[in-house]
Amino acid sequence: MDFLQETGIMARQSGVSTGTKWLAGEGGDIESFSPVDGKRIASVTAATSVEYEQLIRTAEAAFLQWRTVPAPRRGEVVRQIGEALREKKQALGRLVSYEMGKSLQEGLGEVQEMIDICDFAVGLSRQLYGLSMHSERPQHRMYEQWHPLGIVGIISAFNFPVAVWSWNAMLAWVCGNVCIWKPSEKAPLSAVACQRIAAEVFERNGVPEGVSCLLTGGRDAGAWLAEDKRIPLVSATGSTAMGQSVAVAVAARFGRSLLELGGNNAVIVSRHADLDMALIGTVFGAAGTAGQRCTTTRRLIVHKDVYDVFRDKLIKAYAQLRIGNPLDERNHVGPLIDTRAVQSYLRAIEACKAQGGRFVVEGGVMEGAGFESGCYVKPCIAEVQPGMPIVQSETFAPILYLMPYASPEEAIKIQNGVPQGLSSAIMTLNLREAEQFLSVSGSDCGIANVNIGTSGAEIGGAFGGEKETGGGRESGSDAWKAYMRRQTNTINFGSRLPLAQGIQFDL
Ligand code: UN1
Repeated sequence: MDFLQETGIMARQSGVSTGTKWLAGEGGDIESFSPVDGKRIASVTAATSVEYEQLIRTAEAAFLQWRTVPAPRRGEVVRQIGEALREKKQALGRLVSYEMGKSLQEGLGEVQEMIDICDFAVGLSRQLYGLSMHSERPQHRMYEQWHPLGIVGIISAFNFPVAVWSWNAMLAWVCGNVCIWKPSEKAPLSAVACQRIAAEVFERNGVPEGVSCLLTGGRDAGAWLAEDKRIPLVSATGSTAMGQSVAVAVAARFGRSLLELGGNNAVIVSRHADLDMALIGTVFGAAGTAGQRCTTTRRLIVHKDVYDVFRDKLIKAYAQLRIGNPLDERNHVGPLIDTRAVQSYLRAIEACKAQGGRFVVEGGVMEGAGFESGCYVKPCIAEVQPGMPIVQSETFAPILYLMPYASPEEAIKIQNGVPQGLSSAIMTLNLREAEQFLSVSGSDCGIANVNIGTSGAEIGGAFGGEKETGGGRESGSDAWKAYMRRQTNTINFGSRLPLAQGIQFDL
């Protein structure tokens, strides 16, 4: 386990940090177990409310300095973080894979997403553009500019323990903010490793302590961020229930929240689809990462003319899936994050059966050598009705719901007929169908793809979704605007003071 040493992971360490300084973390220990083999990897200390105050004070002081550093200079520091991540890619990817349970390729892919967002943020640091407008008054100039917000709180989930933090932190930093990161309790070591990498670069560049803070803790730590008036933006990724409590607390104090919550993503397989392509997209989308992506394909809506053929192809493909240690590159499907996740997988299967679902690929928990952690489950497929309560909710596990449709309108109705709205896709070679799916009367999701599955979005686009997914957008495009405040400036360079809207006010 060289990767533990290489990423600086010790048997017991602090999880509370202002940068290069690590506080004691007197809020108790959080144990990190690997779902790969069930072994305890290390323990990380959590913050007390007193230590939290220390983070806030250090971050507030750091902001006063960091905000005055020119944005392209901030970009240069982020560029160096990208370089440091390139150097540590193998070790960090392995750690992510071991701590979270995703395949090694996907662990490395996650670190690649971090590197990519660093590159993106470097370019962005010279492109934080505002518009200029024509004033209605003579000898007046009008424009807008973007200023940083201050402290950005980042709450991240176990399934992408490092990439989602980097989408937020890299953009927030080039925009001039400072960050306090509360990682998932289920993957604190990956966060500790990232904090070390970032802090070392900041220190080398003379950036003050507090620009990058790590706040390990449980729900209470998340609530501190959500309720704290000193934190103008809280970006939270995770369950809908978590997002709802964060959103309510942040709104109550007029803060802003950026939410990336549950998905219940569907692929429509048209009778005009290239079924081989559809197969790869859907099997990776549904079974990859053991069904633990926000973008995982959970529903498959298949045209009745190709339904039987495609179902049989799926059944054959599922029989080929190799379940096992994700660090072994021959395996396709690793474990769920913990045994609680296994319980909710089993409950969902039971509920599906009770509600009338019929399994064409049976689920179950893997047993025997190599599966001692108790976290390995079989990806499964059930034929269902779209309105069944279980089909309407997100279970973070590899359960795929299969349903037929007759017309494109019906397919879109089924696709949109769930409370969540993150990712969606259509597999078709028919131009009309594809465009209908992307049109105003098509998919209601934040992401809508053609001939690509629902997962594996690139960092260059804005990532997020509608309805219960929370409405936030992270990563590419102009998602950076969420991390800044807009100021409209009107300047009068004349010798008279005409009022807008033609109002006369003579004294
Ligand atoms: C998530 O599951 O929270 O689009 C993020 C994807 C990845 C990111 C998923 N690039 O599947």
